[in-house]
Amino acid sequence: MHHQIHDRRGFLRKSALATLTTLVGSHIVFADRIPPFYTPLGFDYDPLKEKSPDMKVLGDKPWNVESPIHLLDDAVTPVEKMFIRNNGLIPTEPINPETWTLTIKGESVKTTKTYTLNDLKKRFKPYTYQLVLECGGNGRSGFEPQTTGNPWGQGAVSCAEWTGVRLKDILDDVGLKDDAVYIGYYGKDPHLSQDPTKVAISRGVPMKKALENETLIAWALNGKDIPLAHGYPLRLVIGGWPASVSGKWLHTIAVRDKIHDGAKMEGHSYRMPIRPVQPGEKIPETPENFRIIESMPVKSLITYPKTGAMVDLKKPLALRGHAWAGDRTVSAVETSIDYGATWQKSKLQAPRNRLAWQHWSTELTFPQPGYYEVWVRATDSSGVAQPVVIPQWNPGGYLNNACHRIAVKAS
Ligand SMILES: Nc1nc2c(c(=O)[nH]1)N[C@H]1C(S)=C(S)[C@@H](COP(=O)(O)O)O[C@H]1N2
Ligand SMILES: [Mo]
Repeated sequence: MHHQIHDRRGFLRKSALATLTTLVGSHIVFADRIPPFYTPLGFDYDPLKEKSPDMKVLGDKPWNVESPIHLLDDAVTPVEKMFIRNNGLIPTEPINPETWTLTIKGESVKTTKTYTLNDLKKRFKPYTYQLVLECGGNGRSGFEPQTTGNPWGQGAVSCAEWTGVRLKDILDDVGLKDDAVYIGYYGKDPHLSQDPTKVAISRGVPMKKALENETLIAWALNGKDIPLAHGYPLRLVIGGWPASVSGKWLHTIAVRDKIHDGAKMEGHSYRMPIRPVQPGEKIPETPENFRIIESMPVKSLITYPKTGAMVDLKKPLALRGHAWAGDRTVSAVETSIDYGATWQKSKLQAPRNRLAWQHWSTELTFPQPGYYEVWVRATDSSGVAQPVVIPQWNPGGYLNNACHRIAVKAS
């Protein structure tokens, strides 16, 4: 990969040098002595530099970083509190937004078209949406027996503000054939093995989801360039579905005449068994036994106070958080202080836009001094509520939407 930034004699090309200089933050004095295929140390990217010190690091190869729930208290998640999930390596090749392109290709486009980032900004109308991105495996650590995959607690979720153009406007410009059924994305992140013939992840969604107003090709996150860890300089953003469909470092979208067959679309990846299985049961990983996860289930969090809070019995305790329900909206949020025996209705706001999370708040009084647990439970617009216990076990450890709970001591 690095050969692209050197000419045949091994000298850094001028454009590559300019990018490196920007990234390193100062003039690289002996630039002409940098050996070919050598990445300057100053370019080593540490995604934790733009994260809160309280973030929980699950691993750095690949980078997987989770948000403790109390850090998710903001209405719109700031970058420093956003979880990171990578399947491969964060690109190390200098990224030049001036030359970055998006290619739309595949069996079901009339012609292959390539746009520069500047074309996208100039030729299409920009939109900004708050979108919930939740890892399909969020909550995985709750399953017994444990499954393979990152043992996420409940903090692999964010709702940030994304700006970009609608994928449907681009696809309109390209022209689709009648047989288009699915899209698949391709990003620039190297496979963990660094084998250039292997793809870390390449997932997608059916056309109906791809053509929704809120499906964006985004270049900005919370009003600024997308940070490298979250997909700089261009990303597909699809709210409400497993965040694995929101491809980072996006350079190509294929419009397919069949279900996209990229990396992490196969086996039990981001799929649920079509019939309930016994916890730990091994079932053949054939397409007949599994369905691809689409809209995420209803969920809610108590983001304030932090679990372990000491509260004053004489004053009502103000609590708040967020709730979301994939493609649906949340119609009610309730809390319980008696292990689910009784529930009290919370105040619930409408989402800022479709596929954004909704804020809830309530006040609780505790009858006597002592230890309590506060549980929160959301119900979606179809009347489906969160389970209070861990839901159906599955081989990939997906979709654990059991109620979030915090411990409180009243005195
Ligand atoms: N190119 C690329 N896109 C990707 C991934 C990846 O590894 N590579 N991970 C996906 C998964 S599984 C999740 S949960 C989200 C995480 O997005 P975030 O790191 O910005 O929070 O990105 C998705 N998009
Ligand atoms: Mo994910």
